[in-house]
Amino acid sequence: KEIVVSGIRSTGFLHLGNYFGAIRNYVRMQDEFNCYFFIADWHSLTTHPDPKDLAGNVLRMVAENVAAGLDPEKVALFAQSDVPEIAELYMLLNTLAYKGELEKVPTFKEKVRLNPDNVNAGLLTYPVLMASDILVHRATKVPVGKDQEQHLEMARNFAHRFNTRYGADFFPGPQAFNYGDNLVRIPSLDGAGKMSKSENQMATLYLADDDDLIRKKVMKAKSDSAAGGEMPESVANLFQLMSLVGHAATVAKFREDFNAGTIRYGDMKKQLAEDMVAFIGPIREKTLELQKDKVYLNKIMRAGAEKARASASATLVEVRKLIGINYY
Ligand code: AQP
Repeated sequence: KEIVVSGIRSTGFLHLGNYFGAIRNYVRMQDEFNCYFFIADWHSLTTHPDPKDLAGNVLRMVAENVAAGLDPEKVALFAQSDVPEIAELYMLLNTLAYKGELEKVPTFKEKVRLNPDNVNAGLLTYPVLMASDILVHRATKVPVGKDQEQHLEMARNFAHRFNTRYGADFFPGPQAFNYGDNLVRIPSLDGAGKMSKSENQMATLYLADDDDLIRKKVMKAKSDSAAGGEMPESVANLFQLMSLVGHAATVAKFREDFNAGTIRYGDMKKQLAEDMVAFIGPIREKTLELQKDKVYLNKIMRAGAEKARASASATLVEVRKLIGINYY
């Protein structure tokens, strides 16, 4: 079976972008592949280092993943920090990553722009840690949203450089993956960027939002007054969301209304809000139920960590040999 790896930073509540970019794929992939899914707690420290938030975020995200359909019997679901081999590989791969290429990464430049007082080395080397997360299991497929495409390209470069330097065909080149052709990008409701855990929270729909908050956010979503002709981006965004959570027939009806010039955006948003409530509600309720059982969540994490460490330590044995760390 092909090996699959993906992670989500423990920086807050999961949202629709995480769901449609990543978790929806996880749920389908768990039946087909050998899957390692993790909560990226180390990654979160570059921007969210508050110790009092960490455990709560990590445990809730385990619950959210299971509530969204992940079966911990089928996949390894674990915390990144439970696999120290990732840190070892990260240190080794750092010798193959160039400062210049890391500085050019658009997500790094954006973080620097938004928060110039926190340009730490962890932020700069994020793509190296991410490559280690993936390569430590010698994975080939990485289900992620569109925002991660370039990081995957870097992971392939590091894998290739390692193979070249040590004269071995050891690491496969991992590919970003989505069922369907293109990687997904869920826009924020104000049209100003992508949905995100930590930015733009009133324009992001979280899997934990209650029904009224979902309605309020959707009704405030950016739309337009245009009807017919070329579709403005804000309207296309509403259609994208509706296609993901609504019925095909409703989407078709509003599309016809748009083409005919009779669309009423208030009606469309009301429909979208109800579709969202129906979609998010059950995941939220299931999460709340799972969160009551910390023992169960810890059991999932321990089992996941054990499986992930077995795979990671086998890789590191080979990596050390190839590098020449082989003294006894
Ligand atoms: N809007 C999105 N559309 C599609 N996929 C998305 N992902 C994130 N946002 C979208 C995918 O979710 C996975 C986890 O990524 P992350 O932990 O970086 O998520 P985030 O919501 O972007 O979190 P943060 O902490 O708020 O990060 P920053 O500060 O980077 O915005 C990935 O597969 C990602 O593609």
